[in-house]
Amino acid sequence: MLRNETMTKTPSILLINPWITDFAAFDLWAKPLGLLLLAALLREAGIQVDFVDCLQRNDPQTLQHKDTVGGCNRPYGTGKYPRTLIDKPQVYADMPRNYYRYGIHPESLACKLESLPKPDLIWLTSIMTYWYPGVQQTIALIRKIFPHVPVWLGGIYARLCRHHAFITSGADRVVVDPLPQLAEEIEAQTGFRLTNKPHWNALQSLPIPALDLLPELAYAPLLTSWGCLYSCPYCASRKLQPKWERRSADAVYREIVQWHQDYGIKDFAFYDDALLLDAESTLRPALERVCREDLEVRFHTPNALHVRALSREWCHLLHAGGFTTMRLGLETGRSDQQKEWGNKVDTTMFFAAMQNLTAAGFSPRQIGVYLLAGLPGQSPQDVEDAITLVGSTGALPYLSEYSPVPGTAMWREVLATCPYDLVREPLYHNNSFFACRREDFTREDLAQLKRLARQARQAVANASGAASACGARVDRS
Ligand code: B12
Ligand code: SF4
Repeated sequence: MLRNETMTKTPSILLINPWITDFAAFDLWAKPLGLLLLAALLREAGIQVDFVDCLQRNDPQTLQHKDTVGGCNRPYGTGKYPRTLIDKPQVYADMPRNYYRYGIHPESLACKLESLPKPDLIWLTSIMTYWYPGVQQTIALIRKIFPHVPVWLGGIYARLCRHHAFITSGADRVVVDPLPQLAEEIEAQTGFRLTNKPHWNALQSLPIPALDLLPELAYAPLLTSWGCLYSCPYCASRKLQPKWERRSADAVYREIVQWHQDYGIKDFAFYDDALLLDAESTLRPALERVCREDLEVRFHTPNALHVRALSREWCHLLHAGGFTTMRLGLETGRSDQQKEWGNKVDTTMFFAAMQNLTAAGFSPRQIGVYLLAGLPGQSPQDVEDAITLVGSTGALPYLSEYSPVPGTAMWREVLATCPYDLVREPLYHNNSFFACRREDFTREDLAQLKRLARQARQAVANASGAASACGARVDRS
């Protein structure tokens, strides 16, 4: 327990979104939604909450530092983070690329922390496993300013690499428990009774994430469901969210309206793993209402949509509702691989979806199609064929380089053959490192395929008349 008299004083928790360390990072609608949900729950429970975003894009103090390149805004709320060149971890010594810390300058972070009252507890989130040096560096700086405040680490890296996080992050605790248990732990730690404990039990009862704590709000992330009905061998969705839960249409609509009317937000990005699955009584009525009320909003789906759900009716609704950036998951054009990798899509479904989307009014350059590259058993020719297939429909092919994710079925398969110590060193999970390269699928093969995909996108852009600056510039690869 923090102190004996805690029952008489409201505890305060400082939430921190840490730096990213990587070869490249772009704010493609990436906000720490988990941490902001927790902030809303804590606030609702009567706890004092402060928030520091190390990934603030336009921090004036950061701009004063010559070693840091400032961030900037791009269409639809996306943008570049500020970045500082840092030494590459030894693991990446053979990678001929610069390595950066993305986010505000350390002096700016120190100032922000110093300006806050000393909290009772500090919570950090984490996202990609291979961004852990950013987590370590953030915690090291926090320790200098608040040496005696306990630091808890949670989030995706913490959950996928708990042991690694425990021994290397510098946090006092690595918390991986589901929300109801987390509520118990806060009470045990602070001696404070949460006034909203039942709200920690289900997605349906969670408050709207506290996006108002973000220093800059150019778009809003949205989550209408947790989990996925499928269990693809390369994906950690089941491990991270074993239970499939959906929010009500009314709750989703109210959240959109709140950010749109109170904060002028036009751009919304869905974070669902399976936005369109089983969404007849949830997303559909919410979108129908968006259309009826004629809200001037745009929706983006940086996570792939399920191709099988793109019926004629859904495509019309998505178009009328303001869906603007569409990403579909095809992954491969080979039917045996489609079956093996989750059995959720086939090429016939993909052609039908493309027809439905274009009939509904989407232009090809709004439709990106994710293809996987470098999975065990896949050849460069398979990927090239898939790029050609997507190009033939007029859509934009995007490659996702395979990177093994702990806790997935394919992870176990890959451990047996991969020469790198994926268990002890999460830096090897970085898709840029491409740990699963092999003689018949080299880094050069991957680079060549990425060039092909880029050329195919350029061809689509040329064919559909000069690509809009927006469409071309929000894409990262
Ligand atoms: C939305 C999403 C994105 C978004 C942005 C996410 C972001 N914030 O940066 C977009 C679409 C941009 C994205 C991109 C990518 N993503 Co992604 N993404 C996701 C997804 C679907 C959901 C994440 C999320 O926000 N969940 C919702 C929130 C509410 O959950 P949460 O953050 O876990 O928080 C909960 C708990 O963890 C906890 N918690 C969180 N913080 C804290 C802190 C404390 C102290 C405590 C106590 C608790 C706690 O509380 C929350 C409520 O329970 C996950 C899969 C998944 N189901 O999680 C993949 C996932 C994280 N992505 C993944 C990958 C690989 C990628 C890409 C590399 C894909 C690619 N090849 O291009 C890119 C690269 C990203 C980049 N910026 O460079 C992998 C991660 C693999 C890894 N090694 O870490 C995942 C796991 C998917 C997978 N393949 O299985 N992604
Ligand atoms: S369908 Fe998508 S989110 Fe669901 S398990 Fe497969 S890859 Fe993951």
